[in-house]
Amino acid sequence: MKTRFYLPVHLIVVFQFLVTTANCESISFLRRHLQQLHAAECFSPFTQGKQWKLTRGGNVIMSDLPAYFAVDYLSAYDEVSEDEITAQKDLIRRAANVTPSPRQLAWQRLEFIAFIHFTVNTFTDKEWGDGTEDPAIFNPTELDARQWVKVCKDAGMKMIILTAKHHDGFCLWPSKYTDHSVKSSPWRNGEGDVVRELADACREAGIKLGLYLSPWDRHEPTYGDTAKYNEFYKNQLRELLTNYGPIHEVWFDGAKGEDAKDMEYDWLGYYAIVRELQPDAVIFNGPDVRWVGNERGYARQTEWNVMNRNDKPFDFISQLQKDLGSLEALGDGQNLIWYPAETDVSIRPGWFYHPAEDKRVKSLKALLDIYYSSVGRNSVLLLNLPPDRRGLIHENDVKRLQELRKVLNATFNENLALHAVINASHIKGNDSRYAGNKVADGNENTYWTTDDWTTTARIEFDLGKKCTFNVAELAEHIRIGQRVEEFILEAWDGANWKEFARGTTIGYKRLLRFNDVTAERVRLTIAKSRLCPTISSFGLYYAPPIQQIISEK
Ligand code: FUL
Repeated sequence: MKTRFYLPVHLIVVFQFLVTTANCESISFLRRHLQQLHAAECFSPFTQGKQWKLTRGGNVIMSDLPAYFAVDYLSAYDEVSEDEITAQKDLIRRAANVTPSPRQLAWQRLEFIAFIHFTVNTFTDKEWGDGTEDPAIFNPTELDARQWVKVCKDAGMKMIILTAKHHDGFCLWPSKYTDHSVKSSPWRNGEGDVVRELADACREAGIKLGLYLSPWDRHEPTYGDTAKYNEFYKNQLRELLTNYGPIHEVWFDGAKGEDAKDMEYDWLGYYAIVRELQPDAVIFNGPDVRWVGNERGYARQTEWNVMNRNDKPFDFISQLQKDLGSLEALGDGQNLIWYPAETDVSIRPGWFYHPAEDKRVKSLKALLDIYYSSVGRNSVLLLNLPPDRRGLIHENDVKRLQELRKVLNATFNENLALHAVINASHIKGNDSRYAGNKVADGNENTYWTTDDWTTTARIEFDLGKKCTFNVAELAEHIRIGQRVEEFILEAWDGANWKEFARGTTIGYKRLLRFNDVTAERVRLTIAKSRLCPTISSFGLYYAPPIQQIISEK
């Protein structure tokens, strides 16, 4: 039976306010429902906080509401069935409790990783080889994988993914299954193995290794014969995943030119081999990690890790979709999965090295924008550094990466909130294990949280003295799910709380940049969350002007 709620909205508002501290679930559902009717602004006591009297235990006085309120709330009458409430509540509960696998969590913590695009294209000046290249052209004069690793490590990158085979089919290791490889090239007299050299250098330096093996192969004669080519491809995959020690990511590229012969890749078979041989490796474009949807280096402002998959083995999320994770996008939520985004972008216009691009290495400002829009938006940044014809990462790219590291170090050097006195409006079960100070204890395994259906809450930081900051860092304890949908940051200016930043999702990490703020007290409001928010870390930082940092010797 349908129970109808014809609640005038002013009642809802009063109710909602009264229950903000009392955790009334149905009212928060009414609010969600009403938000879908574009009445959201009226129902968030925080977004309109300036005009409302919202002291704890106080009352909502109509005259304090914004002038447009009467109009908006009249249009927000609706009926909500109990069934709908139950279904949506069920969806929220399930979505809020989807968690990463240990391999996904380990991958997410890498934050910043490198792509190395290297093949015959480096010597032909192409982006896509056609498979007819003579292996003799592959002859780097000074190849030094230790240089690649050093450059990446110094930049703070934690893994390197190498194109073991790109679309041209040339193999950077001496595969048993083809002669189209380094063994047919003059480099190291046909005795060379780039994958081996990189694997050794990574192991020595304590940095992880990932491999890219293009399914689309424009050289291999069996390509186009589904059964034969899949066998060939799987053999190559087995070689790579058996002979080079631990591999932590396998990158399956979905690209296939329009002229490609018709054939079906056995994605499920490929995934099974990775799981069998390298159980700790995440599979990109497979069950573990999705493409962010562009190659410019930008994750979404609202980047969820929980989504509803379809039944395809590959491409089971439409990766270009703007909204992948809102409750609406989750639909019936019957196949909810944890599916985080990787943001791949090249430091130069092309993926491969081209001498003409030596002066087109991305600017420091562009790289910083990319960093804040990828690592800072709940995504892992996969930055491509193409070795040149010597087999080295070019000086210009190295210099830019050193500058980037310098700026990031100078910025994240001191968390001004680390020793703050912290007060939270709500604490789960009033248990000190979940208290507000857990967000600034330097321990990512502890977190502040509230009771289950307390989905709005606030935490205040007394910094002890006036501090100037222009970057905020937030983290959710994603080990138990991703929940925050909206948050606001305000600073006390001596008389009022003034908003200086706001955002939607947080996830593993959220970074926000804003103009300098100088204040002694700051507060974070979680305005909307799926179940209770869990915040494991909060930081305030000061990023000095770029010029000041890179001119320092
Ligand atoms: C694409 C490829 O076609 C590009 O060459 C490059 O490897 C990029 C990372 O993925 O799909």
